[in-house]
Amino acid sequence: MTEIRSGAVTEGRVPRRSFLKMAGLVGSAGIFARTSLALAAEMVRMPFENGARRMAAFPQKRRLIVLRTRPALLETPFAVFNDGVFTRNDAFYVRWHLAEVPSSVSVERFRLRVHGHVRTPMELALSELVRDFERVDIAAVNQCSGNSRGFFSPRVPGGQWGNGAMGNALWTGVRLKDLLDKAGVRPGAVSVRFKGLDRGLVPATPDYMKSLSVDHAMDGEVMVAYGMNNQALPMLNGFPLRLVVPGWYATYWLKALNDIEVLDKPDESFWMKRAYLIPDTPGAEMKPGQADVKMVPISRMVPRSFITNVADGTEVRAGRSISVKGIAFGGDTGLTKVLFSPDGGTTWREVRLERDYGKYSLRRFEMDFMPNQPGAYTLMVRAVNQSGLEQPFKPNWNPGGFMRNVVERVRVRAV
Ligand SMILES: Nc1nc2c(c(=O)[nH]1)N[C@H]1C(S)=C(S)[C@@H](COP(=O)(O)O)O[C@H]1N2
Ligand SMILES: [Mo]
Repeated sequence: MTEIRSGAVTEGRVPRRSFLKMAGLVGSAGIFARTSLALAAEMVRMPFENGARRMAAFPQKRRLIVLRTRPALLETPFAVFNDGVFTRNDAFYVRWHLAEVPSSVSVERFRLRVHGHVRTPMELALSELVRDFERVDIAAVNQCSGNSRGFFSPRVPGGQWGNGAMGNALWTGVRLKDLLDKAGVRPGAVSVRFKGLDRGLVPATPDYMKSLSVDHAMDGEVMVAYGMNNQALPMLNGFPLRLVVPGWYATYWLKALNDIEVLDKPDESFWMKRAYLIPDTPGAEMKPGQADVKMVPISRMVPRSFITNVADGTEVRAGRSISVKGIAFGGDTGLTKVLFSPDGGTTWREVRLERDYGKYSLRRFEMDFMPNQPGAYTLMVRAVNQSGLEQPFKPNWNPGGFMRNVVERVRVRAV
C-alpha cells in the first residue's frame, strides 16, 4: 500500500489504530473555536467574469479560494495539482450545502446508524467500525458536479467554480457492502439513503440526503471512509466518516455520515428528486431554454485532463524543448490514453502516462513540447477512457452547470 506524506509517495501502511488515535486528537479539539479569517487579504482572479476571489485559511486548511464562507465553499488553487498525484488534505476543496456544519465531533459518542429495511439495525461506534470490518484503500477522484461551472456560457446560477472543485486522495475505510451484509438487507430493498450531521438554519430546510440503488451500494467498491491520505478526514471534508463513491460525482459522497437507511422504494426526497438533475443526453448537453428534455439524476463522471505546469499566457523560448506536465482521469473507468496537441488540434501525440494508482485515481503525465518558431501556440490535451469516451471539443451546456469536460487549451507565446 502507499503512504502519502506532504506530496511524496512512500511505501508503508498506517495501522488501523493510528486512524483512531488521529481521530481522537482531531475530534475532541473543537477546531472551529480557533477559526480566524482575519489573515491578510489576498485576492485572486478566476479567468471569467466576476472572477475576483479572496483567499483565506480555514481550520485544517491552507489558504484556499473562497466562494462563500457559510457554509464553506472553498476552491483548490489550480497550481496545487502540479504538486503531486494526490491532493493534500489541507488543500482539498470544500463544499457544503447547509449552514449548520459540524465543528466538532465526539469520537467516543459518535454512532453510525444502519437501519430501515434490514434484519438487524445497528449503531456502530467508530472503534467498532475500524476494528470489526475489513480495511480497504482506494485512490479516487472526488469532483463536484459543478466543477468548472464558472466557464459556462451563457452563465448559470450556482457556485462559480474554476477547475479546482476536485481532488484526488487515497481513501481508507470499510466496504459499504460489509456494513449492509452485517445488518442484513431484507428482500425488497430498492435504495440506500445517506445522511450526515449537517443541518439547515431553519427546521424546514430539507436535510442533505443522497441515495444509491441497492445494487450500487452493494458493489463492494462504495466505501465508508475514515481515512484520507493516511490521516483522519479534515472536519470540513466530513470528519469522522464520509461515503466514497468511486467514479461518481461528489454529490453522493456524503460527509459527516452518521445515518444509512435501506429503503424498500426509490428515494423521492428533495436532493434526489429536485436537485442535481442533468439532461438525459450524451454529455449532458442541451440548449438554453430548451423545454422538452428529460432530466435524470447526475451519476458517473466523464474523462478530463489538464496541463498543470504551464499557465495560459506563458512565454517560452523558441527552439528550446520544455516538459509539459499534467493530470488526467477517466471518470468512471480508467484511462486508455491522453493525447497532446502542440498546434491547436491539428496534430496529436500520446503523452507519457505516469504511475497508475487504479482506475478511479488521477494520473500524472508528461510530454515534451518544442516550439520551433517564435509565435503563438495553443496546447491541448484530450483524455480517452476505457469505455472509449473522449473529451469533447465543444463545451456542453445545461442549466445546472454540470459535467463540464471540454478539451482544455493553454495558449503560450514562443519568443
Ligand atoms: N453531509 C454533506 N455531505 C456532502 C455535501 C453536503 O452538503 N453535506 N455536499 C456534497 C457535494 S455537492 C460535494 S461536491 C462534496 C464535496 O466534498 P468535499 O467538501 O470533501 O470536497 O461533498 C458532498 N457531500
Ligand atoms: Mo457538489
